[in-house]
Amino acid sequence: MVQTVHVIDVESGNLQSLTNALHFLGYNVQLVRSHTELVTSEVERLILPGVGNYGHFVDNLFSRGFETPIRQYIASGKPLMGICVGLQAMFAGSEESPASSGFKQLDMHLSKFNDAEKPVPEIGWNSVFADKLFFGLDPLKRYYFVHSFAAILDPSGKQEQVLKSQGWEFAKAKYGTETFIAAMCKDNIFATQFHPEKSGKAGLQVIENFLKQDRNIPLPEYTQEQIKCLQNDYSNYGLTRRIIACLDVRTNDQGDLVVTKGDQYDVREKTDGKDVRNLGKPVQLAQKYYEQGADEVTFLNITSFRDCPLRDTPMLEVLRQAAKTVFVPLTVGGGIKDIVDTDGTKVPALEVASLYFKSGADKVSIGTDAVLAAEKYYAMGGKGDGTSPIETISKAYGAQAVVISVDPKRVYVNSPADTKNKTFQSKFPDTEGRTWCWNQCTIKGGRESRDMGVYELIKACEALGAGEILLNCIDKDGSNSGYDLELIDQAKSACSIPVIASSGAGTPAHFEEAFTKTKADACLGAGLFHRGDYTVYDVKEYLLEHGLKVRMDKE
Ligand code: 1PR
Repeated sequence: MVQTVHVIDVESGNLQSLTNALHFLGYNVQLVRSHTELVTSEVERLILPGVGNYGHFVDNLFSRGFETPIRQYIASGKPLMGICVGLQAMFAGSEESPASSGFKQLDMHLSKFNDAEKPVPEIGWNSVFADKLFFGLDPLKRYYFVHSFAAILDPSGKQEQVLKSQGWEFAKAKYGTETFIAAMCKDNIFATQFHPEKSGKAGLQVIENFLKQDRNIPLPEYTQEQIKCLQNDYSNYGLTRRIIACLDVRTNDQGDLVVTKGDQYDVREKTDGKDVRNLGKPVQLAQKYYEQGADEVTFLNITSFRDCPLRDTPMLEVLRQAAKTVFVPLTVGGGIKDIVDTDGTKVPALEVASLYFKSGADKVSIGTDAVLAAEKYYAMGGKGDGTSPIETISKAYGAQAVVISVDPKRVYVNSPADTKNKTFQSKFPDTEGRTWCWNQCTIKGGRESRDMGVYELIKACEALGAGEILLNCIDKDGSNSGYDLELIDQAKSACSIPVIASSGAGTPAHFEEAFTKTKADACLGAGLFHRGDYTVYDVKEYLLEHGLKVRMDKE
């Protein structure tokens, strides 16, 4: 029986999660960092994972001398699995990096999704389909995709026929109107565009089937009712409605790291002692929400401005522990910026982010520094200089790894001429009867307001390379009164990257409202889950009852 899995590590993305998934399944992991370590006779199962930029990945792989040993390994007939850009590397090339070439196992190029009809990157849970599926892929399960480029199949079907005649089998997925290769296999090669190590139980099952080489697994027997519930209706470009549980983390006055929750960002109790509200331990809560079916978990270090030696940052350990058992995407925010460590060493934001990625994070979220970067972007006439954390992290890890956390407050004005920022007319006038308003960005967790609107911030951050927006709202935070739908509309009108609605969820109906009345790509909740008012599963059941597709796995 195979006990050790070799994983190629060219420092691309979150290998920790894959390693954790393999450990969870009971395998040893041997990371292969140099081509000399890839000795075919000693390897039984090889995994080629990759995230980020296609050219960065394949060029790195080839310049490190991996091309020949990987080809030799493939020729040996032993099983190889590619993941995400690891799948893409099997193709001839990609529109993302026209000067770079892959392994050319398939004579086809990858191209970018059409962002005129849908948010790009595709971030979320999609389903796969084929006449005959392999390695236990299940058309009623959902898998986590995060990518802008894909092997998009031409609608005539000719290309697919040619590749099939060469022995390739495909599982396809549909994003918007575009159909692409979600997984493929031929002889000893198997590859997935989605991240099985981030796809909950369904994904772990696929990895296990590959490792055991269980290729032909019968599908579970579903009842008609289950089929109706679970099958993709493609009403949301093919993606389920994503529900994210958020943990605001800080040290309390007793020195314990706790999950807390504020009202309009004030996290202290209203009672005499004014202690920091303590709602539980971060790792345990993350695990609980994963088991309840959360599609992602976000950790925000809300006192990131405090000094602490970088390597001892408690959030690193939180991530390390959480990533061992939580197999959905993890985002971490707070303090992602160029820093001067307590010993005086300058540490660039890219290095700070790398530490988080190595600890198990899939995305980092940038708050304060995003506003400062956007200010610089406009000061330079609408361009970046390549040095902002958004640019450096996005270049190395891909746009999908960079989330912008926005902390806005609504400001009413007499007329649009009163501000340089984009205004809109609200249905809810202020106490003076004014309807014109804008959403003002703040930094340092709402402590300082800047002359920058949410619309302007998002436009600049998308141009600098951000892949997703986490849209908080200080006015609504902890209010349980529903999301600020007008804010979401304004944010969506500024960009084509996905927007996560946040702040104000108090009931499952608030999630439904955000999904049906705005184009929110995901909804995040905190207080309602921490207080135990509702579980993530409750929210999903409600959405399902109201005709919205969700991923229904309880882990
Ligand atoms: O500025 O890059 O160091 O990042 C700091 C991060 O910490 C930012 O993402 C910022 O949003 C966050 N943050 C700072 N102070 C607070 C605070 O609450 N005092 N939390 C804070 C932001 C908002 C959400 C909350 C939703 C949903 N909290 O995380 O979970 O509002 O709450 P609800 O569902 O209970 O209404 P940087």
